[in-house]
Amino acid sequence: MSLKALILDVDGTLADTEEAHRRAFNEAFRAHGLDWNWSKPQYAELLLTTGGKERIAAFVKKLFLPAADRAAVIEKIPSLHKAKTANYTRIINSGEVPLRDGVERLLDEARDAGIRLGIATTTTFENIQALLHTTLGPAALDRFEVIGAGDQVAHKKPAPDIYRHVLEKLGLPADECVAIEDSVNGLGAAKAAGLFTIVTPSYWTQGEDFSEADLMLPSLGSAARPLTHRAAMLVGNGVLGIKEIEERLMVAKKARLASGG
Ligand code: XBP
Ligand code: MG
Repeated sequence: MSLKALILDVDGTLADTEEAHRRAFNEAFRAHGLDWNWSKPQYAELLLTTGGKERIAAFVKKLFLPAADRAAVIEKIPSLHKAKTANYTRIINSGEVPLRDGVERLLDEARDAGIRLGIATTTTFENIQALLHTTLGPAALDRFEVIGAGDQVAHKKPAPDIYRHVLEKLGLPADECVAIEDSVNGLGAAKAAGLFTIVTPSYWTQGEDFSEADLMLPSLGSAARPLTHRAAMLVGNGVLGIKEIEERLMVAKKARLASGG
């Protein structure tokens, strides 16, 4: 088998979490006496900046503020983000955000097939822990050999740093691994790290440019909600499993060798 590991993104890929993030940000702003309230259209724009702290900084940069006020607000960002993370983990721990279709099935299939698992995300370890514990139970994190998260790297997605970090920790070459992502930033990061990349766009990233993706599907598919039409034809099945990923990786590898790549 040429497939040795799957490296999965978190927000938007494992679960559609960004509405919970948006609510958590707005709660933190209110609690800090700030009259900021990120609407859904505004948040969709802001999402193009990865990393919660970086996202707040990008928002502040566009505000018309006297220099002294700007400096004071920028100084507040770490504590704002800490409060936001507490809000987010509370929302996630409530159980209101489920895993996306087919995620648990694919993780189980990978485990049963001896395919190693990694995470490569911009969010914090705290947020990953909350999502995985709530959806898959207290042993969920043990499924993942490597968890690459947030500030572990200097440059967040679309920089390849987090994927390179996870590949290095796995001790695997990029061409024996497959990335699963939901956004153009995540796709850019995974492709820049040399990975075959499958994209399952989320509610927030539909319409982004996924022309670089090696495979794009509406979801991973599940027995309850199987893939249909073009997606089912592309995969040759109602669900994307390890077998189908392995086949696609082999075809890509052969095509690369044939082109002298
Ligand atoms: C998506 C992100 C994160 C979240 C917010 O991460 O860009 O910043 O939007 O989480 P992923 P933080 O790479 O998993 O798609 O506030 O913890 O950054
Ligand atoms: Mg994502």
